[in-house]
Amino acid sequence: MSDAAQQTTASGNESLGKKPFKRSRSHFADRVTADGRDGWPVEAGRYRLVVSRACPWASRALISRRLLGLEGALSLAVTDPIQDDRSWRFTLDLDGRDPVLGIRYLSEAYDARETGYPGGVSVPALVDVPSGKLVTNDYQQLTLDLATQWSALHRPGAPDLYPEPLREEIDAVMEGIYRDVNNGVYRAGFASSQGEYEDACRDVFRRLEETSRRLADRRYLVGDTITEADIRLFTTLVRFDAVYHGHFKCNLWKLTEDPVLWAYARDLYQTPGFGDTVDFDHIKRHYYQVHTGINPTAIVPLGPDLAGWLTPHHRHKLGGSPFGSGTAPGPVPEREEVPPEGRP
Ligand SMILES: N[C@@H](CCC(=O)N[C@@H](CS)C(=O)NCC(=O)O)C(=O)O
Repeated sequence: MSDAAQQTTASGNESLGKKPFKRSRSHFADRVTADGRDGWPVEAGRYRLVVSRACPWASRALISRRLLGLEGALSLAVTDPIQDDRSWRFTLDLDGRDPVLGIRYLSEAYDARETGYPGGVSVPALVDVPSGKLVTNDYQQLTLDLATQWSALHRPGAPDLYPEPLREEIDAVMEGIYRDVNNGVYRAGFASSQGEYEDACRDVFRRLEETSRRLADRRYLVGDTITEADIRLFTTLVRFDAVYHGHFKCNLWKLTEDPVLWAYARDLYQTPGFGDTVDFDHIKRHYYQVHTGINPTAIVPLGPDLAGWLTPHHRHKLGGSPFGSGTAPGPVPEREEVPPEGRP
């Protein structure tokens, strides 16, 4: 089992091991591309995206799929936020089975790809529907491919989330945010020594402070429109006060205490395609109940109050426009709506 898997498995108790937290590379890194170079051509209806709405890495793909209007071409399976000892499962579906893949556990798609696969079973996962085989669990590449390789299936008016002229800057911004923020909160949360925790926690807040300065006079991280970089920052910010502040001890301050980042996060939350994918109930139950290594009672806190997510953000005045010359995505398909208990 990979280090990353060990840190995030059902019990979470492995996180108390002596080794520092280290996220491993995704094991299945095939790509679904326009030219099908890995044997997986982009094709409407062929693949199924398996996510947990609790997971920040999977949530990137959920948001990209909505912004790009891929809901009709790439179907969605949502797992129970609580893994059991066989990992992610489809207990939210009738008879506990994914209706399209016909499986009870995501591990069955991993096994179909590689018999006796010994590694961690992680989301997001892209599964080939006809064969039932896992294609990729490489969350870093997945959203870049949805943005650049799936263009033939994008909705009219879809934004360019990874514009060619800005890629260098987007990559540089994302690299720092990944290391110190997206993964930094995990390094803090699963630290096994005081020093390791303090270093990680300081990295988180140092980078957040720098990012806050960057966003003080610009609406989005790079350029004048939403890009992949905003998606990746958002998925950590939206979880910050609900789980990272308490459960992962990233508590030098709360998101709601930084006026710039809080307004930026609310702006994105209120943009179609972002907030409508977020299920705070799944997020809180997953983190607090699954990682019993760091929360042995598995008690889920009542707070924080989520009402603030819907308050005005006043970021329009900074200029920029979320979709550039494109348009906002349409409404969430009915069967994909986040239930009321997951919303502010
Ligand atoms: N493939 C990514 C995993 C993305 C990830 O960590 N997903 C988590 C949920 S947030 C997961 O599925 N963990 C279960 C596991 O790795 O066993 C990696 O190898 O780091």
